Amino acid sequence: MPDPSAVKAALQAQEIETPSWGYANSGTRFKVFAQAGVPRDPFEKLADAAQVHAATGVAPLVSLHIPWDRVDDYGALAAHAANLGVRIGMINSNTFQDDDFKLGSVAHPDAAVRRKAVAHLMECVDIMDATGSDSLKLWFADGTNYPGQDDIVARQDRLFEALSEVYARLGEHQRMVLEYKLFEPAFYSTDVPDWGTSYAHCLKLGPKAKVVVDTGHHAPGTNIEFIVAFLLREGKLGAFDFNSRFYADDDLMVGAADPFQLFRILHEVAKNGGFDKAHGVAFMLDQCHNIEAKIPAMIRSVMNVQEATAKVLLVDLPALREAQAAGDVLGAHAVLMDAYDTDVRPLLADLREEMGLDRDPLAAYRASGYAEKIVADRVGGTQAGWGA
Ligand code: AOS
Ligand code: ZN
Ligand code: ZN
Repeated sequence: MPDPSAVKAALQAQEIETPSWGYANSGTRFKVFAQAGVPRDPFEKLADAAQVHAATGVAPLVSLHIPWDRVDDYGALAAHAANLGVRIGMINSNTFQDDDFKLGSVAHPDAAVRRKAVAHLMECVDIMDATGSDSLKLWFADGTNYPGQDDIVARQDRLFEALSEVYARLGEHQRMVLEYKLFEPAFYSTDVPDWGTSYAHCLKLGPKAKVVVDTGHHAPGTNIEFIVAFLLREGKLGAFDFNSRFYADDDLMVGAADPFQLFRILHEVAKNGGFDKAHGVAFMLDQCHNIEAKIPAMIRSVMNVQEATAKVLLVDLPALREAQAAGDVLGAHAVLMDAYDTDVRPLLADLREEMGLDRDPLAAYRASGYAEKIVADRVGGTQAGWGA
């Protein structure tokens, strides 16, 4: 069995990134249910993220989204983060909320619109310079709704041209990560619909371009852990957007719908060196909390990732390899299931205590009085929302 102190050390070193927009109001196209105390600006979003880190000890990074988190002084925003004990993580671009992007952004048929999209991506790299962020996160809503609407290959050419331009602008220690999504908002063809398309572009671009796996962006039944294992083998896994899906891109809390899938994915990460800092894989939560309290939902999500990580670190790899080599199908499967069936909550509570934290992060957050304080303090102004 793995050495418990090594397991604890790996868990303590884990860094989970939370999204600034997960602290803001969000909803469906039917209704946004506003919550009291929700942040009114990016500074307050960082303050909420810092609470998640304070309670868990493993969530020190916060993804920003431009323009939702646009401020005058990004240096001041990064300094604010540092004062709160967190750091700016990936800079997420937005080429889907401008009227000009109706027919796409970087793959749009009109060169003027493509220039506007590239200018936005360049602005995001400027913000990386100003905040110290090392990753530009790209997700494109580009695609078509009707057969014949546009030329599929021409759109790939335009996309690659734009990506190349932005790639050339990246600094020595900066990189871009390209997310794929099966469908939505385009329904007939999506320009980056799957890992293969993202991988092909990243391979051509060079070593600073890697693939993002958003767990909610696949067809039902897709073996996501295979994709993860393959990308790690090729050195092309850049980041995760963790969330849960029951149907499509539900963006529910990670580990809620299918904790076993999360375990299987993280098992491939652990087995293939993906937790080593050298691989540079970002473990981000891309979630929206529409009906649940936002900060506790994020704490719970971080704990879900931590629990799954603890379980995969407990997999007896020598025993697994021995069973695999012997062709012992049930024996190999049993090694994995033994780890999955382990209750790791006591181990994690002990670890937290050793880290000077409360054994129960959710109880610690409740006891802190922060939830009541933000409801009392954040009066006036406009609450931030997904898209504002
Ligand atoms: C969209 O479906 C993608 O998951 C994006 O990663 C993300 O949710 C959006 O860009 C908000 O930043
Ligand atoms: Zn995503
Ligand atoms: Zn998504």
